[in-house]
Amino acid sequence: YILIIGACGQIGTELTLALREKHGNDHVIASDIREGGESLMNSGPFEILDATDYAAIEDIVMHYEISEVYLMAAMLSATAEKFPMRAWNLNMNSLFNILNLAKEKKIEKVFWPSSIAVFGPNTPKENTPQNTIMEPSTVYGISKQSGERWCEYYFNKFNVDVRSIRYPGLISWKTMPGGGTTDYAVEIYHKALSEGSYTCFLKEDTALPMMFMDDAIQATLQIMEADIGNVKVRSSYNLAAMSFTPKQMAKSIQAHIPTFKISYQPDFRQVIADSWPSSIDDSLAKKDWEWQSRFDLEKTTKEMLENLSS
Ligand code: VAH
Repeated sequence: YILIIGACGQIGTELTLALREKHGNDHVIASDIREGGESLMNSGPFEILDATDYAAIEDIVMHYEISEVYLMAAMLSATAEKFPMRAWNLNMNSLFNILNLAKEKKIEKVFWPSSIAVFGPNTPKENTPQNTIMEPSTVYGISKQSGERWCEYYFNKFNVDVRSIRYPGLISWKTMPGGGTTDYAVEIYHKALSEGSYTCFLKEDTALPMMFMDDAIQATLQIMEADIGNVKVRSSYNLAAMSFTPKQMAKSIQAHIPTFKISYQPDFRQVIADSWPSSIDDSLAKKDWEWQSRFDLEKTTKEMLENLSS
């Protein structure tokens, strides 16, 4: 059986639906600190669960005979800057709980999301390589870099089969993102349809690595189904699909809504975005487990506007 922790989040919601589609509703237990939307709550078993509570997770793992855990609960970059210690506690103790359950052989396989936030201001910005300088300057990035080090340690020391992906900014329509710096790339579509205009909290030329959620879900399923010998990176894999600026994004929306207007009012999230790469080299994921993205900006904008206006 599969357990998703943080099932109500931006990735968790769609990952739960995709895993239920694949393995059957009753084989996927969704859990989160609070209840989620209808599609999630009505499609299979759900448990209220605090990701930092080891005993509570262990109870669920034993009760449902869980063999695989997707740990999708975390505090994202913007919110983590406001509550550093709460972010560190949630992001790290939830990971230790799952790694230790795996070390005790109570679960067999773990997925843990990392992020391009592990890179910092002096990381090469273009086509950022898998192995390079990593001096993250955000609480969230520090927690993800530390998490990667621990995943690799538990793999090497205790043979824990934990697999991880450095997600770019993710764009989806089924749920709103919560507290990220890339959230403008989701909000912009909602505002384009509801108000015909959007005030962006990043500068117009801020290029960031981005991905449509369908690609992110596909990559997650793919790495978890890969033969264990093909998962050669046990910190976390770079993953890429597209990179664009808010200006380019606005242009792709204006192709559908010619009157759409964008303005810019950079806030504290500009500093976070400036510390991240603008594009990522994901050749290792392509080589090791045949990764291939399918959505570019035009296709993403078409999908988003169609689904949000239907
Ligand atoms: C955030 N969406 O903005 C997340 C992600 C690369 C960005 O980690 O914090």
